[in-house]
Amino acid sequence: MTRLTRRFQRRALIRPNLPYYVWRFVGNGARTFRALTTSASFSDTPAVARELLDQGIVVGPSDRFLSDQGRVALASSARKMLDRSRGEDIQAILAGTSSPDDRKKDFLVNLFPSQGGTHSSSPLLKLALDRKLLEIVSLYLGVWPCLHSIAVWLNYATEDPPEASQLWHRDPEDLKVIKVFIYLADVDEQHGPFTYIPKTHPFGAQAVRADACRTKRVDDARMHRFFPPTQWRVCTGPANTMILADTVGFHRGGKPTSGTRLLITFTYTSATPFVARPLGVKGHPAWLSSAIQRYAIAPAVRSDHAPTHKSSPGSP
Ligand SMILES: O=C(O)CCC(=O)C(=O)O
Repeated sequence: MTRLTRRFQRRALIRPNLPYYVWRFVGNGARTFRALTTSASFSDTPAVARELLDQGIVVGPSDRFLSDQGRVALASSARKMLDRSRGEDIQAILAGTSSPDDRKKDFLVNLFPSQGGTHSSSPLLKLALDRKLLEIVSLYLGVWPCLHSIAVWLNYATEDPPEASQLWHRDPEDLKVIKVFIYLADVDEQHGPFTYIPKTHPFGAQAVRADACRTKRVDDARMHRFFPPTQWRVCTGPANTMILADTVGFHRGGKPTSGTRLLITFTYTSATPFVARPLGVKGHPAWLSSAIQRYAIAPAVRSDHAPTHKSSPGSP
């Protein structure tokens, strides 16, 4: 299965083809069946999913995408992460007097590293498994999703030229991927907003044009030749702005020129991703109330608490 579909890694499918049908109906048959046979529980999720299918991205206040329980989990997660970002150890990293042990990128600190697993009572896990959010992701992917990773990034300004995810790229995790970003503080141009080229996602109206831009990482000068800046969606916004995007579409971000950017990010894939899933959950989340949540977490709940994979949500 993976051999058949892997050649489409970091490429947006232009139309449904054999590997797509194998991915959806063979590799993810039960999840596809569930998605096709379950009706939406929230009246506004189909409209959000339609926008996502058309544009590859939706942006708005977090209330639009979360249930009441999700909003509570976001408030609690935001409080914890804002406190964490003010801790002495983090401030020392920002001041350049210390560096984190697990740093994968020189322009951010992950305040929620995956090593050791995520505790089942974490409000971030509750937020990531919010039923309304999962419903939107499912309506977009066409399969009941797997939660692939959770991270919290504090991006800061550096003197270096754009590197890694600060350059235009497509994500490699799966044939279709949804990444969610929730800003925990206001993000203006100088804070390195997430930036996306609408319709370059799988089956998007610009997927053919975007396919010509084959390089893995693309700088702004080269991207101008394919898509001028008037077509870039620059996602500035106040705290609690939430972005859902298929990051197989072209995107970049996270390069503040001053100040910092603090956000929560989740990745959702099918159950047959190309990139091993970093998520592990310690203990059993007894609060799960629906089948879509159980599917999203299976089989990440582990009794030994040991992470089994080496990949990192901090390294798109
Ligand atoms: O930091 C950002 O705004 C972009 C992150 C990114 O490119 C990714 O998660 O793939």
